[in-house]
Amino acid sequence: MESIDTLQEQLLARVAASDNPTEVIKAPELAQLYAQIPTLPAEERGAFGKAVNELKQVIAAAVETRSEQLNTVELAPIDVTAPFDVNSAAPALMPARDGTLHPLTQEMEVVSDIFNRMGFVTEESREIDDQYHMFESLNFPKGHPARDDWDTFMTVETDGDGDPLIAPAHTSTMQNRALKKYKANLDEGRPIAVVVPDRTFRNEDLDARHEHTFYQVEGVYVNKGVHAGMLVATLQKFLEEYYGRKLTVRVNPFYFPFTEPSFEFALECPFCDDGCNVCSQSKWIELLGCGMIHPNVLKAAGIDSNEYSGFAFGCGIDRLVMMKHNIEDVRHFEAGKLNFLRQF
Ligand code: FA5
Repeated sequence: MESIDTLQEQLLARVAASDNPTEVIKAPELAQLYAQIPTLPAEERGAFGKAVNELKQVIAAAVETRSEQLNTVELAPIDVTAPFDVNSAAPALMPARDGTLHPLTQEMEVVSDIFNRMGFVTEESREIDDQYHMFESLNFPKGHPARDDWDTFMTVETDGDGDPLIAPAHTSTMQNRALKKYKANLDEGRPIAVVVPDRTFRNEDLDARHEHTFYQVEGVYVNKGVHAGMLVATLQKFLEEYYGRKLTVRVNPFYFPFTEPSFEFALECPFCDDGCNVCSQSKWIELLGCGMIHPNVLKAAGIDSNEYSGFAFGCGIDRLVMMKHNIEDVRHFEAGKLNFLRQF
């Protein structure tokens, strides 16, 4: 019986130290005790068997207590609405050999750099905005039919006016903010010259040229005596710098409520001679919309349209990059395919 007491102590110590305490129940020492019972003289068997059973119950109870301890994790209360790094340490960055900047991020840096060298400053857009910046400030008053053309994603939540918030369908949502932020330049005799490369969202029918999530670079330039020739020259210069060669561009009249006159720039389709799926058989790929900033847009930012004029443009970065690298389908960018991404 003394050996049973000693074994009990040993097994209890093992249970207390184990991460998998149920293993201890299966200890060979216990099995050996059970095997010993039938070999004992009849008068000893009863007491010995009882002692072994009691040992097993004591160990089973200790195993249960230990298992409960292991399954109970003490957690401090957290704010579940906070960004993840408020509640836990930010995860370590991936080793550089496992990741690179996304091709669109790389190209946005190139685009921004070209415009910075041309005297534009870069600003960031946002991923949720209000109807004032998406429409009113851009000369689409409430009820304007052209509001429906923008295939916007809206939230269930509303802003202070009771209007749904919007995932920006174009970077033009930043025009009013850029004009207001840099208005003081005009008083100092300097132009407003801002670009905003960022993400945009549209509820589109998807195809080789149309994604629901894509990128644009917005540009606004305001000064005294700005005219459409300066707009065309700026864009032609930017595109030739970006592609590093002379280009054939097509400039067509177009309509945007926030520019007057408005134009659309297209580049010759690099994927075909006679029309293909990417250009919808047209041999041209529409790259950007632009025009002279409408007086009402200047007025909404507190700029006197009798004294100042300006141009604005919004260029699709995905399409810009597609034509640089001969990528035949815009949907590759957001598909997360490593085979595609590792080429950049
Ligand atoms: C606009 O978004 C206007 N805000 C552009 C503008 C800015 C005009 C300033 C005047 C003054 P548009 O809807 O045409 O215009 O889009 C501009 C460019 O974004 C297109 O030429 C195209 O290159 C790109 N684009 C538009 N929709 C998609 C899409 N679904 N997927 C990928 N690129 C797109």
